[in-house]
Amino acid sequence: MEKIISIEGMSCEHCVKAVTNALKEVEGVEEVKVSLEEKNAVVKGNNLDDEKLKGAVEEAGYDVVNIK
Ligand SMILES: [Cu+2]
Repeated sequence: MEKIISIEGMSCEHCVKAVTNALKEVEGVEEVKVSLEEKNAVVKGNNLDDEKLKGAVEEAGYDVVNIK
């Protein structure tokens, strides 16, 4: 399955790296692609839980606008 997470607050490649690393720690996540331009993260994996994905991004210091 794939989730697209809209994220507010990323301003540079360091932010991209922080969000990528945070999402990689989430249960079931196999692949993470964060885009600074699109302000989102495309996550692939199994049994992905929206709340866990949101929590990981917020814990890294960024805001989740929505998850599709
Ligand atoms: Cu940054």
